[in-house]
Amino acid sequence: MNIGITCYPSLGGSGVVATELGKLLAERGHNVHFITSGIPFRLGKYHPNIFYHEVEVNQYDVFKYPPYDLTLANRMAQVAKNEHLDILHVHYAVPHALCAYLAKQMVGDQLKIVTTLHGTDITVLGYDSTLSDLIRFGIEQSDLVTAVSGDLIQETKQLLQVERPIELVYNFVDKRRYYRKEVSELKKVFAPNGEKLIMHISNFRPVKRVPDVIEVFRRVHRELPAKLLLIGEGPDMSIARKMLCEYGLDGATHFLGKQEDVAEVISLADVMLLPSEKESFGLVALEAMACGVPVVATNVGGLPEVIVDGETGYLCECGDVQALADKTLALLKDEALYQRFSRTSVERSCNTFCHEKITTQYEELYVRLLAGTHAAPLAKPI
Ligand code: GMT
Repeated sequence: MNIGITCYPSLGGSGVVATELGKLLAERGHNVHFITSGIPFRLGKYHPNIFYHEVEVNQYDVFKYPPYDLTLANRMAQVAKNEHLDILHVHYAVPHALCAYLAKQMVGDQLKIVTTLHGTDITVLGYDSTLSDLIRFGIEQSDLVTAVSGDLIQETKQLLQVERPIELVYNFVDKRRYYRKEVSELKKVFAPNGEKLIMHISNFRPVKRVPDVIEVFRRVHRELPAKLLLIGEGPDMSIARKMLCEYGLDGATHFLGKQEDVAEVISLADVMLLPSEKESFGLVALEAMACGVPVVATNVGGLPEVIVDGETGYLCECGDVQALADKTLALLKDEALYQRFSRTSVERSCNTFCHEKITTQYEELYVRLLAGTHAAPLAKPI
């Protein structure tokens, strides 16, 4: 198949999933065309079946804002025509589903549009009345829609009154690259006296509740020698720094910024903390599980579909920092319990979220769509 993929190419779970899927599809012999505003950051080394089509957004005096959406739609149509795309798979509804719709109007109905909903495109933007009708339209007009968790499907249907079917396709982790790496020498740098390492990885947006990470770490640090590793960057980083300074914990914290080889970094961790307010899936949780790192998280969104409470990690009420700290300490103080959670995490990530299984799921959906055996969307007036 000739498959176009559009995603946000910089940091973010949706871009990671889109890029990894493209690489796996290329490995299976499909021609994969990335149509993005920059090279997807996880694209890695050259592959003969992978092509990159840059979306160049020009600025003209006449425009107050650079016309990314229109330029993207134009590029999608060009690539669809020149490369004979069968499928255009867009990740994140806004604006990608709408741009794909426009491109399809330009090139014809033979181009099939697949939209994958990732989370904040619904759980944040879907609440914005300046966008919600357009998001619903993009979903209704796609030939196939998938979402990364059952919870996200429910929320999409309820919030936007979407009636068409939405397929559940979980995110995945490539177990050839995500496993616990040998990092004992590196671990000595961060934990020279055998301290436990608590890790948080995110884009440090308010929805991730970074202050809760600090509160939990403060409580854990009181009980046992521990260090905090913060990976990523974003708007709440300065709040984190301020709180750590106030609590006298800045010396116990390492800021590692954005990281390329996430599996190696995660392998340093004893526990991954994810106290999010919203999380449609929680790719970081899955990546941690694949590396044998139990996750202590909130029971929101799709996280309960990824983490099995009491088996691969713990789930607590959002904002209950004491419970999050207690569960973290319970894991860190009981080696037998910890090892059991670690093993079960790896098993679950390899079985339920195996990259081969999920790639096949997408591939089968494409085939059904092209064969015309997939249910057509229900047209609904705005
Ligand atoms: O978490 C973010 O803020 C980034 C966002 C994105 O668009 O990349 O992540 C969303 O998609 C990921 C991949 O499907 C999911 O693992 C994240 O849970 C989801 N984020 C939220 O729902 C907040």
